[in-house]
Amino acid sequence: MTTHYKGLIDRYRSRLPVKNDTRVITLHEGNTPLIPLENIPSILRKDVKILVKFEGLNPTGSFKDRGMTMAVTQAVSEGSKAIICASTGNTSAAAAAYASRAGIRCFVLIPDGKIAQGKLAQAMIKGSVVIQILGNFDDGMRLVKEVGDSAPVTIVNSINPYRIHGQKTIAFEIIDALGRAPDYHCLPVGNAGNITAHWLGYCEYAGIAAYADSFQTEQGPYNKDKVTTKTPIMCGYQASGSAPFLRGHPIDNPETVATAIRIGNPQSWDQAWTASRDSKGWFDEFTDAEILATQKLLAEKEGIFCEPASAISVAGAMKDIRSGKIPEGSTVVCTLTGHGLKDPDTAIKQSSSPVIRVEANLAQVQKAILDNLK
Ligand code: AN7
Repeated sequence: MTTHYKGLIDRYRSRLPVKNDTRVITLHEGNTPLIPLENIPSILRKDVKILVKFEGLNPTGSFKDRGMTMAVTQAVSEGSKAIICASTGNTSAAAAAYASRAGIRCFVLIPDGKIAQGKLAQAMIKGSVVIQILGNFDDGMRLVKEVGDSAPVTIVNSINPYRIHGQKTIAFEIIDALGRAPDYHCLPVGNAGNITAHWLGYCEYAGIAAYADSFQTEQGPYNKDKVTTKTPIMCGYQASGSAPFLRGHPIDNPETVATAIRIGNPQSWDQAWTASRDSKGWFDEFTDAEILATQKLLAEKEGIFCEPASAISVAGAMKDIRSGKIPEGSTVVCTLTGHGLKDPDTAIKQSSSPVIRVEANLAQVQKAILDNLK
């Protein structure tokens, strides 16, 4: 028996809409670590177990690889020669990678000037056609839907159900690792595909079939056998300047330092409300200052460097544990959706450890050390 991990389609094939003879486009994504936080719980002085699912360790540095291996595998099996997406950055990085792997063209529409440098670099180096539009993600999404109807390109945004099926595997991995579902699952919400996918995965493992029917594909049916008895309560968090789920309606000019979730008109609106309602969960919002402070806390206290949008899941967990909304004794999983290296500019700007510049001699280096030993 080989133990060589070959990606999430290979791992969960029987639970995904992929035929046995289909050529799989994979970069061996998934299988990310579920890391218990060791220092932050004691700051809270609460008896809770917090684990972070570090999706930044996927091949392109975000959870988008889970959906993209499925979407591009399906596109190629249908004979598609080109894919297209609108993106705040991570979807474009993943689309670019899987298109390169498959040998097809990739077009990405990104918002003018509002994308982290690392993500732009990823799309550019992989040879995608980068179309920077003078508008935001929601404008890009509208245009992708319009052009998708008239040009021979496959849309790989999360309105593509194969994306959702790929991303649901995060819930499978968490349950397989813990032996059961967590009590609470905290995650950032932007376009809302990911909360939709998490809930789909949890429902499938709990044998709840109804929700899955809205994600039908031509490749079904597949195994939905029950694995666990419970589903977690889903806690979705948004940036205050981009919080349509808190306002109760789409918003026009979303703003936040967490550019990944700078989205005003989420495409999976109804599905996300269903996930929130059926899990007895909630949405909440955080300011940019709170988001950045949590990003820094995770880096300083746990050594985990995620991007700003991802940190909001831990900001939410901490607030709700402190208030008792998440009770003591709970097991809480937070999805850290993307890697901190995606957005080095934001990290450097808020760093509190300035770089010390010294002459190249022992005395000065020694002084720098002694001055800073606490
Ligand atoms: C790091 O790349 O929408 O609620 O175009 O990159 O499923 O949209 C990114 C979203 C959270 C929100 N964290 O997930 C895109 C894009 C990170 C992200 C989200 C995104 P959804």
